[in-house]
Amino acid sequence: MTATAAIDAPPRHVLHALSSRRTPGASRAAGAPGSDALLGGLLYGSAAEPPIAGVPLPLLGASKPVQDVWFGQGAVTAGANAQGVQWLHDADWLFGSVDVAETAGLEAAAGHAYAGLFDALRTTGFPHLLRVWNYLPRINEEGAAMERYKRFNAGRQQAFLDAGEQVFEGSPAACAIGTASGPLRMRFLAGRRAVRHVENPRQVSAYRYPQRYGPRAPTFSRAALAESGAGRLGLFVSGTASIVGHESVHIGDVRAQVRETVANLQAVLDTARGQSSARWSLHDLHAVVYVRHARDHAAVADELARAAPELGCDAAGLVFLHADICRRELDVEIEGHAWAEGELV
Ligand code: 3EB
Repeated sequence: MTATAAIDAPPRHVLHALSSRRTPGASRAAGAPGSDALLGGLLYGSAAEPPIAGVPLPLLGASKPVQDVWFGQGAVTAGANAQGVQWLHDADWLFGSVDVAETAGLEAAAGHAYAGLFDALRTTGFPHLLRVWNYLPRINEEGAAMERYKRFNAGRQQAFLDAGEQVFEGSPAACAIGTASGPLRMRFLAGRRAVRHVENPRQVSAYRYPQRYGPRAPTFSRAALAESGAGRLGLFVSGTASIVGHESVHIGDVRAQVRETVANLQAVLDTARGQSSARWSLHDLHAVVYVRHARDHAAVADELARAAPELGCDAAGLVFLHADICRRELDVEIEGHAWAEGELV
């Protein structure tokens, strides 16, 4: 790893999996406290070097490059399989990535990528998939007889079934974000400990969406909670948008979509409160905001500052990215993760 991808020393709680959001560029002093083992991460707005993965989306406005980095503890083992999946793991957590070129369509690429992912989890012994970041080229374009996102959902759900995985309750937290071009890119975090899945009472579970959203439902939960070790919990909130029940609401009104999205984030955090002793709040969330139209950035930022001023209070702040999201009529989506002292209940 080079200095470009290196980061400041993380906070001094030594955890099995520690998220640290940092502005990239600062090198990490050798021997500094925080020689925790780097497992991987996502870098927004700048080129990255493995094991940090660059997210190929432009920053909006004055957003600065930011990275979310995952640390383990102790010895780290690197691995790769024949399906092109690469990973690093410590004793408890695995961060992996796989890029698949679309030679036989997006459905097949999704099937291949997820089959490889589950093969990696089986051979390494990390059975619990916590969070998947899915980056799909041209997500809203029409593909073979249906939108490409729907094709992706078909390939994803079938791969879960083929691997004997749950496709309803028990699905990982996730996002599915559109990129301009390139392969299907997936990044994922898995653990040895059981994961607690969180739903949103304001929304139909995505894995129960009716058929009009595609022949196979998306395979994700609204959030996932896991014990990270040392009495701490991690909460991963999936991509969250202006959906109530299963319907997109406030079509054409990006400010109202921001307010509805914040209400959904709050509902997910409230639900997670009922499943753990931690008092999750928007303040804790390291968030990423995806905006479909660059011209909406200022309105989204302004509306978020009103509706959720406590979001993005950490040093590195919020990151706004220009991206397509999975329903054409939706203009904004927000996701994030948080850490807190506590335990599952
Ligand atoms: C939604 O709620 C918005 O297909 O993995 C959000 C998070 C969305 C994850 C996925 C899709 C996904 O349906 C879209």
